[in-house]
Amino acid sequence: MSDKPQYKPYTHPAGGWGAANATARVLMEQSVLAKGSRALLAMNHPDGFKCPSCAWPDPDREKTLEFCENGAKALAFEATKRHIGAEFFAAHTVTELMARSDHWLEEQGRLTHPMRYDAATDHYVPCTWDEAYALIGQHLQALDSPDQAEFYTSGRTSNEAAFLYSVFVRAYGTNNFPDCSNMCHEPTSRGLPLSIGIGKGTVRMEDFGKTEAIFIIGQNTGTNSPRMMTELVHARKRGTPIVAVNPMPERALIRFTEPQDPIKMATFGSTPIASEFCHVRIGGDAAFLKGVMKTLFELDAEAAARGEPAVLDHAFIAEHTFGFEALKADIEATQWADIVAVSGLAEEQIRRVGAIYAASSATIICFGMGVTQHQQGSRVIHQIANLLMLRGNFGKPGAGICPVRGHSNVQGDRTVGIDEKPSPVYLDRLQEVFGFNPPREHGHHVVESVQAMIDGTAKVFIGMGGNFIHAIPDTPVAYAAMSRLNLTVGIATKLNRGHLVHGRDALILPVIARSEIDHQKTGPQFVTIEDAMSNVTASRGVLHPASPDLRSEIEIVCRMARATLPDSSIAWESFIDDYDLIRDRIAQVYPDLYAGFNTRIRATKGFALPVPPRERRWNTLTGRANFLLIDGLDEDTPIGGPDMLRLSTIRSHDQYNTTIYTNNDRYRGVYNTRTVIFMNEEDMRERNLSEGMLADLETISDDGVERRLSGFMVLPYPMPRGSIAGYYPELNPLLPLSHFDQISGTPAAKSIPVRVHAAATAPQAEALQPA
Ligand SMILES: Nc1nc2c(c(=O)[nH]1)N[C@H]1C(S)=C(S)[C@@H](COP(=O)(O)OP(=O)(O)OC[C@H]3O[C@@H](n4cnc5c(=O)[nH]c(N)nc54)[C@H](O)[C@@H]3O)O[C@H]1N2
Ligand SMILES: Nc1nc2c(c(=O)[nH]1)N[C@H]1C(S)=C(S)[C@@H](COP(=O)(O)OP(=O)(O)OC[C@H]3O[C@@H](n4cnc5c(=O)[nH]c(N)nc54)[C@H](O)[C@@H]3O)O[C@H]1N2
Ligand SMILES: [Mo]
Repeated sequence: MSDKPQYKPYTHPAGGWGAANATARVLMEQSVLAKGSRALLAMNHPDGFKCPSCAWPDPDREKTLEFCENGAKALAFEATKRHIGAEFFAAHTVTELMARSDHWLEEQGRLTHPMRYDAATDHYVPCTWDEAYALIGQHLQALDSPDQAEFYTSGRTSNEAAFLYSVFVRAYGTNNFPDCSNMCHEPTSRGLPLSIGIGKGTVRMEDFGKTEAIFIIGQNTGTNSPRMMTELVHARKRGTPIVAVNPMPERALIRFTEPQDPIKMATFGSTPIASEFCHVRIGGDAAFLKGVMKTLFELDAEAAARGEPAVLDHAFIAEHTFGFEALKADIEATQWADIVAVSGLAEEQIRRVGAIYAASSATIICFGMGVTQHQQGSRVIHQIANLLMLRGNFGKPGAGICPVRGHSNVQGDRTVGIDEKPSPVYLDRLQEVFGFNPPREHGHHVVESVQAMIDGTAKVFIGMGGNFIHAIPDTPVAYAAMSRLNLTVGIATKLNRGHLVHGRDALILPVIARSEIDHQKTGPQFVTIEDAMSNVTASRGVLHPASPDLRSEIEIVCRMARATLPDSSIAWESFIDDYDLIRDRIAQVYPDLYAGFNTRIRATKGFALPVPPRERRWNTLTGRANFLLIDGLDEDTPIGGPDMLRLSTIRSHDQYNTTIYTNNDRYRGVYNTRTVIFMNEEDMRERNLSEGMLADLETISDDGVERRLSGFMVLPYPMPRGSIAGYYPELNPLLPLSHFDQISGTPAAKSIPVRVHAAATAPQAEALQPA
C-alpha cells in the first residue's frame, strides 16, 4: 500500500483475521516475534504480568490466551528490540527531536540510560543515577514551598510504586498530585460518590453472564478494551439486548468476530453486537438518558392505570434512595421535542430503548470518555445512576454501573493515595503508620497544575510515567509554561514529547517495564494492580529488562525520597529490596481494604476490594443512593452561532493515548494520516467542503484567545449533524484549559465548540489518494 493518505470505509466485522494479522505483524515489525509470543502467553495469567494496555479484568475461565490485538501492540512496543541510549542522544539535539512526529519518537525504541539535559549543547547527555537523584533533591530542597512542585502520575504505575510516591510527596509536604485520571474518569471518581457513595464501578465480571441488558455509552470497545468484546459476544449469543449510544457507528459495536474463535474466523462468521444503535449527537447523552427515564415514568403510570406490575422498583426507591420526587418532577417537566432536538435521536427509538430497559430485570450500563469528557460529565453520570436506581439495578446479580477505565492501574493508583484531595481519615492513618504530619490542604489536579505553571508559581515537575504535556489542553500555552520550570523529570519507558518540552534542568529516567523481570536483593519481585472492577491481582514480568541500567519505579521513588529528605525516619532503602514490606504498609494504612495483603495476594489469583453499593450500602451524606439533577438537557454550555460544530477528540485504533503505533485507523477506514476530521456530508456541503479537501479549525471561546489549526483533511462520515470528530493529541491545541467539568476538573475533550472552513492556503483535493 502507498504511504499517501487514503480513505477506504471499512465494511467487514471488526476483530477476526484483521485483528489476528495485525497482532502477528506488530510482533514482527518490532522484531520480537519469539520473545513477544512467549510474553503473550504469560500476559494476564496468574503467574505472569498484567497487560499494560487497559484496565479490563481477566475473566475467571480457563483459556489458553487472554490478550487482544491492542494488548499485543502495547507489549510489542514495550518489548521492542530497538533501544536508544547515549549515542542516540549524542546524534540529535533536542530541537531536532522536537521537529519529529510522535510516531517517530515512539519507533526509536526503549530508553536504556539515565540522561540529563545539557543546555550548552542542547543535547541530553548520560548521567549516573546518583547524579540524577542529587539534582532532584537539590531542586526540591531549594523551593520556597513544597507546593511549588507538581508530582504527576500516569495510570500504569503499580500500587506499590504509587503508594510510596504518595508517601514521599506528602512527607516532602504537598498534595499536588495531578493524575491522568483528572483527564479521564475523574467524573466517575468525584461525581459518582455523590450518587452512590463510591467512585468506582459496581459490576463484577460474573455479572456479565447474568445480565439481561447491556448499555454501552460513549465507549469504543473494539479499540480501547477489546477483551470486553468477549463478554459482549457471549451476551448477544444468549440473546441479551445491547444498546450502544455513540455519535460514531464504531465497527465493533455493530458486528464482531472473536479473533480467538477459529471456526468463525475461517467461515467469516460474525456476531451482531448492538441490537439498538443510538446515533446520538455529541453532548446528547443527558437528553437521551432523560428520554429513557421519561419513557419509564410513562410506562409505570400506564401499568398502574391497568393494574399491572409496576415498571419502577418502588420498594428499592422507598428503602434505598433520596430525591425521587424531585427527579420525577424534573423528568415530567422535560418535553419530548427538546429531548429529540438535543439528543438527535427519534422519540420512537428512545421509547424502544426504554422498553428494552423496562423488560430487563438486571441491566449493566457501561460508559467511557464519550460521557466523562464534557462540561457536565459528572452530572451525566448522575443521570446514568438515576436510570439504574429507578429499577433497583444496584446490589443484584447481573446489574450495575460499569465505568470502563483506561490505564491498567489508574483506579488502583487513586485507591493507594494518588489524590490531590485526600480524606482526613487517610491522612490520619498515614500519620500513625509513618510518623510524620502530612499536609492537610488540598493540592492541584491537572488543570490547576498547568495553571500554576502558567502563573509561574510551579517550579518543578516530576512525571511518574505518562506524557503530561501532550495529554493536556491548550498545547502551545502549556509548552511555554513547562519550558519556564526549573526542573522537569520524566520517569519513562519510551521517549516522548514530555521529555523534549523541558525545564532549565531536565532528566529522563528509564524504568523496568511491566513485562520485565524486576530482580532485587531478595529475588524477583512482583507488583499489584487494581482493575476496573476492583480486583487486585499480582503482576510478574517474564522478559529480561531492556538494559542493565534500568531501575524499578519503586527504587526511583525511594531514592528520590532519600535525596530530598535525608533525615527522613522512613526506611526507604528497605522497600527497594523487598516489595512485601510495601504491601505490609499498604495494609496498615488501609486496613479495611488491604488487611493481610501479602497473604491474600499469594493465596489466590487475586481478591476483590469491597464495593458497598453491591450490598446496597450507601456511603453518602444522606446514607442513601441520591437521585441528582442536571439542569436542562445541555451537558455543554451553548456558545457560538448556527455555524458552531462540536468537536470530539478521540483515539484511533493504532494509538495508545499519546503513543502513536501507526498512522492508520483500520475500522474507520483511514490510512497514513492522522490530521483528519470526520464530518457529516450535509455539514460539509454547507461549508463548500468535499472529501479530501483540507480545512481549518478555530475554537469558539469567550476568553479572547485565538486557537486555530490548519490543514485537516475532511472525510465524509456518518456523524450526526453538528458533530465532528478527530484525533487526540493532534487537536489538543484547540481545547481551552478552562473548558472542563466543574465537579471534577476533567477537560471537556469530547465537546470543543469550533468553526470549520476550507483551508485558506493549502492545495485542495489532491492530498487524498484514491483507495
Ligand atoms: N488501544 C488502546 N486502548 C486504550 C487506550 C488507547 O489509547 N488505545 N486508552 C486507554 C485510556 S487511558 C482510556 S481512558 C480508554 C478510552 O477509551 P474510550 O472511552 O473508548 O475513549 P475514546 O476513544 O476517546 O472515545 C470514546 C468514544 O466516545 C464516542 N463519543 C464522542 N463524543 C461522544 C458523546 O458526546 N456521547 C457519546 N455517547 N459518545 C461520544 C466516540 O465516538 C468514541 O467511540 O481506553 C484505554 N485503552
Ligand atoms: N484531547 C484529548 N486529550 C486527552 C484525552 C482525550 O480523549 N482527548 N484523553 C485523556 C486521557 S483519558 C488520558 S488517560 C490522558 C493520558 O495521559 P498520559 O497517561 O500522561 O499519557 P500516555 O500517552 O498514556 O503516556 C505514555 C508514556 O508513558 C510512558 N510509559 C509507558 N509505560 C510505562 C511504565 O510502565 N512506566 C513508566 N514510568 N512510564 C511508562 C512512556 O514513556 C509513554 O511515552 O490523556 C488525556 N488527554
Ligand atoms: Mo484515560
